[in-house]
Amino acid sequence: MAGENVSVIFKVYCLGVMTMVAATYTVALRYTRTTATREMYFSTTAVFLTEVTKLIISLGMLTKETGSFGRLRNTILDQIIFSPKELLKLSVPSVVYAIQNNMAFVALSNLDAAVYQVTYQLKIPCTALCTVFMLNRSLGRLQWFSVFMLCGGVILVQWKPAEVTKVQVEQNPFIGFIAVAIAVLCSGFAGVYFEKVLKSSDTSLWVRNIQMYLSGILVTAIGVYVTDGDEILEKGFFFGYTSWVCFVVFLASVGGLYTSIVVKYTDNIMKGFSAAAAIVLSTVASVMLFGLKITITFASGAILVCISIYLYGLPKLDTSKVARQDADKVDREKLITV
Ligand code: NCC
Repeated sequence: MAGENVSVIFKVYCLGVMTMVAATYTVALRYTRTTATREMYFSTTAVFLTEVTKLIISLGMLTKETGSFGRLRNTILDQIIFSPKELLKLSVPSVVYAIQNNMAFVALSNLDAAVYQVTYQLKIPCTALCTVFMLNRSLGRLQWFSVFMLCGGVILVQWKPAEVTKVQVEQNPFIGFIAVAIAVLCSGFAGVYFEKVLKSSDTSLWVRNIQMYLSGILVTAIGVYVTDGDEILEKGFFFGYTSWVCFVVFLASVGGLYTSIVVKYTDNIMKGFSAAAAIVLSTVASVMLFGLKITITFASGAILVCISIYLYGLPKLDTSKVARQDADKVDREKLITV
């Protein structure tokens, strides 16, 4: 994993795991937020525990990467403890991700999982916009078109009838949509910011993750104290925890770590594209394996997704060349009129 040139199979594997975990995570989270009535757990504690779990796993990965406890100690001292500037740099995405991860709980407490997933796809154009402004990468007109086409395609693919099961808690869709909008902005910004920091130096992914999760723990702990502090003192930190809630924390941790690997070896836009492709492929597999019926919206959405992936991959038009040709044409016309 230390080398930059990982195989295509490894990249596809990471993208696949990330997408599968994300799909399971959304449904499991929604389940935990809508089934318990009297003993609802504190969502801020789940977000905090996820940061702690990711930190522990990242420390384990760094131990493996450095190969010895001596080197591990030196790396931790040099690059983490005595690098306050780097810690500060990584505290930016960690604050933004902390907001985003809390917003996912707010949104899924107020919207059904399908509606949430559909509206959350707005993160695809938002991420593209952040990539252009923050990484100074340019997207051709065709690529922009394909980004929006992908967004539309995924919305159609995931379009499902509203939940049939009656939820036992009160919901406020307006709050749910506001939470999704905040999460969309946070996902685009934090993802691209992390990518920029990660790719602008040779610092190990696990060091970057540890730097981010350390401030993540601090920020989410403040979130626990400010939002639920009084009630937690009364009821306990693990109030309302079931095996399903632990499963949600586990998925959030694994999903987050795989996201970081995917961003290291590909990029944030690619993350959106492959997640879309995997959603289509998994539904096609369900059709073949379990005889699931394909709806007209799914079929049209899948076609849009495939076309957009093809269009995005087409070589970018050299706009400077086109501009030069246009200027030459204007000059020639001027000469003729003179
Ligand atoms: O929204 P999304 O990702 O961009 O959120 C990124 C998630 O990854 C964590 N992260 C990021 C970088 C890093 N170095 N370490 C991390 O732990 C962030 O804390 C944040 O939780 C997606 O592209 O759709 C994706 O969606 C999330 C999740 O489904 C949504 O946010 C919905 O709430 C997926 N996360 C999980 O499945 C747990 C992510 O894998 C992909």
